Amino acid sequence: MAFPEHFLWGGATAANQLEGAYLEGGKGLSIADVMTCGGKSRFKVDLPAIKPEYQKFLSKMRYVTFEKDGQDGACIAFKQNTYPDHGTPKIVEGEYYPNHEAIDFYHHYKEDIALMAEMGFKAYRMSIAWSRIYPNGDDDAPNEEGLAFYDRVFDELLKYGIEPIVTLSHYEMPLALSMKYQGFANRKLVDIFYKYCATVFERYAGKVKYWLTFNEINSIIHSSYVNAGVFANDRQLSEYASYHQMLASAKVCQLAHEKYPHFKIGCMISSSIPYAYTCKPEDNLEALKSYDLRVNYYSDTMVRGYLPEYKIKDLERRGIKLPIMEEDRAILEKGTVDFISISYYQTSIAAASDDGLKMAEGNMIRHIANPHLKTSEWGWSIDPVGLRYTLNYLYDRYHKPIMIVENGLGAFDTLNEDKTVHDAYRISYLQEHLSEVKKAIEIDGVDVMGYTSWGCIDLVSCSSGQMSKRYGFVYVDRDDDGNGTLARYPKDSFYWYQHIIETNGEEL
Ligand code: BGP
Repeated sequence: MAFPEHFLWGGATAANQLEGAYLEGGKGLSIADVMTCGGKSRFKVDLPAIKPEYQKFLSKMRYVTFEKDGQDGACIAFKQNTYPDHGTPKIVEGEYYPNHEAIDFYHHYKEDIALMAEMGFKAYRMSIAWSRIYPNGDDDAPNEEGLAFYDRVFDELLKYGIEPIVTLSHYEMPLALSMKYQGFANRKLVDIFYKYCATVFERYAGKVKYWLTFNEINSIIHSSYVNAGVFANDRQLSEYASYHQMLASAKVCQLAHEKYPHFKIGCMISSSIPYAYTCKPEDNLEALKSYDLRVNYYSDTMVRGYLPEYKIKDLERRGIKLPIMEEDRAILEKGTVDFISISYYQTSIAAASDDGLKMAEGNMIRHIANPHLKTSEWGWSIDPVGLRYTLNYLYDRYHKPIMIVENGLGAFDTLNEDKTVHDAYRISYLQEHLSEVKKAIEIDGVDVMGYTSWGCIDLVSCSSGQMSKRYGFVYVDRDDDGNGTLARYPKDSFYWYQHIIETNGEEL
């Protein structure tokens, strides 16, 4: 049998992309309520709900043009733009922002978890919205209503024997922390995050065993706001922020290991491995170096427990001195992770010079296009073999168990009149990727613990801010403008995945 007996089959989501209820249950505003990572995102915020100090802050944000129409109850809409290619940010008056209501998991969680159970999920990767627990981030006491919500969600999962895998910060943090401290650029955030984690660890110690600290921690290179609450476009502050995040992650790991020995803590890396564009030595060196700085720096630090030499040199060349304190070395050393988790959507290409090369779309960044690969409707390259390659690379480098916590196809789906969705394209995408996972386990001996397909139920896309980019096994009747009944309908892929789980991947 290729897949281990207790392989964690399941799906993955993030609070800000599916919960909705953005101002319910005592929740504070989070950075995800005012901005997503994509240049095409749209926002609507109800004026009465916005405190004056937030309004002032928002008007100062670097990539945002901000305007209100002065009417009570009207909406403020603005566009973010961190992509140099997309031109000047624009005000978009009165547009609907899907994240605020998303698919309303907050009120539909029982129905949604029942569908996951019907598919046979062994695990569900989800995130806690930090701003539900500490609405302003640095509040003295946690918000009981927020804590109670996740108690209900975990209880529901455990009722069906589904193991929760919880991301502590998935592209969000209380907005106030970004305003007050410039997010993780400030070392104070290490303790603030630690306190939040200590609260949820204690509360859910009997319910949750698997934790991930920061979603795609390496995405800070191109999205420091979404990833770490740093709104200035400043390389030095971003470097500080990721250093502080890794320190925070290490402190939290240490806490878990000392106080909750049954916990397993993982780092989470966006793993778009670069192939060299040609077999020229220069292109290969570029591939190696770019992977070091974009990805390995983060996993090396969190898995091995110290800052790698190539990064120290890179920072020296940039004239950046990290705010390292004496105790940090021991913190990093003691707080290494138990496993590695990755998102895998595509590979990339590295070349010593990209002059004249064709570019392709990607998640937040653009790449050199790979002429050997097909792309999705959203321009992302499709590379199942690259997943096997990535798993081998990571396992050779670290020899730690690996969990694939994101992989999937974002596509336009059609809901037929009889409420079916024939998503054969999604089935073949997943089938091809899972077959490569199987080979990595069976042929290469990689220790893969689990696979949670991204967006197992349709949710709001992170990069485009739209509902119409769908990943789910379950269709949710909601469009980009907020129309729809929110009814849930299993797609063809739902039954396919159910069978794969039932047979533990034997029939792939
Ligand atoms: C990852 C994020 C997810 C998710 C996914 C798909 O980078 O961790 O939150 O959204 O990408 O991206 P998108 O929604 O932009 O298609």
